[in-house]
Amino acid sequence: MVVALLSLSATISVFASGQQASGQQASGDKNSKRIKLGFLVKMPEEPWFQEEWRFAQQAADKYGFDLIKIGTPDGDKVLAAIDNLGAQGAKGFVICTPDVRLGPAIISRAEQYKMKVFSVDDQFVGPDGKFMSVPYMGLSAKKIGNMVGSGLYDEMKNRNWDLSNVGAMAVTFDELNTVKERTDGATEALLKAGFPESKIFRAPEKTTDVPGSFAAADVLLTQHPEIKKWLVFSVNDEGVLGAVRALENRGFKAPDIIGIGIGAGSGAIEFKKPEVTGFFAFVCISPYRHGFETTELLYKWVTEGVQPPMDIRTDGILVTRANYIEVFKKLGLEDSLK
Ligand code: FCA
Repeated sequence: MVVALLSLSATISVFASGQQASGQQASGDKNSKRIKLGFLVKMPEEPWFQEEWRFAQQAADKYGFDLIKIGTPDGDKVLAAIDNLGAQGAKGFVICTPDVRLGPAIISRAEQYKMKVFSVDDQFVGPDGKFMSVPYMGLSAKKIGNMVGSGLYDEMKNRNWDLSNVGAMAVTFDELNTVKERTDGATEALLKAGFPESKIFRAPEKTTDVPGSFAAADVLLTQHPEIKKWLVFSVNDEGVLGAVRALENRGFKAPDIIGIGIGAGSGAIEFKKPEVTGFFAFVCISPYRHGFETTELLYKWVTEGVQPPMDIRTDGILVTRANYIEVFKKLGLEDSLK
């Protein structure tokens, strides 16, 4: 199972770097009149970032500029991408950085080319450990985490679970503030509802993807054979899916798992499968706002000098198999269901 997941992720990253190359080629020469803007993401294989790119492209189509999409999974790739954008005469870029501590290096490299920078999802951290003053759009992470925690508790009550053999698994990644706030928010809501603190177990993942979560969850499951029913929460849909796969791998069935993710891509893909799994729900967040709106704000900043807001927080809606299609349609996400 682990082998299958790892080889899947290798295939996907080949696909992602192919996409990165075509994004760079599509950009045209330095002297063309069309404005060029970049959109750099840390994990181009993750459906969330694919969706951000898709909506960013809609902004480019609407306003008639070139969008250069580059996958930048590490610091070297980020700096190379900024040089690449600079060489093409791009005026700025939106970025979800692979490491928030790269913030100062990103800003100084962008300044060399007089490019404007808009950060999305993950907020830059300065050398003093404080958030940097760079335009940012991120999630209302604590609130979204609270929704996850309440959703888990409500469904547990719904299923009339006997608390004595229930555990809650938090697949965490505390290095990144926005995702720590999400899992802390879920924990807070569970405790408030009366879930026992001693039954909440943390599984730190090394990477915020399905293989990272699978590995973290597997270690925790080895340590807790006494738990017969699991609540699962994490930083994103991938974190919950990895843990659900690890549970399935050990023979747990859907009725004994309640997993609630956060995202707008991988959860929907799971729901499209006919069989019901332990992935029960997700808080649907908005790749339209994080993709289209960030790019639009950057475009207006570059072309009209309109200073974007420094800190925008976006919301989410809890969806299950029963209503996700309806909510996706309401949010203009129906194309992602195809
Ligand atoms: C972070 C996470 C992503 C996504 C995004 C909104 O970057 O790593 O999975 O949830 O925030």
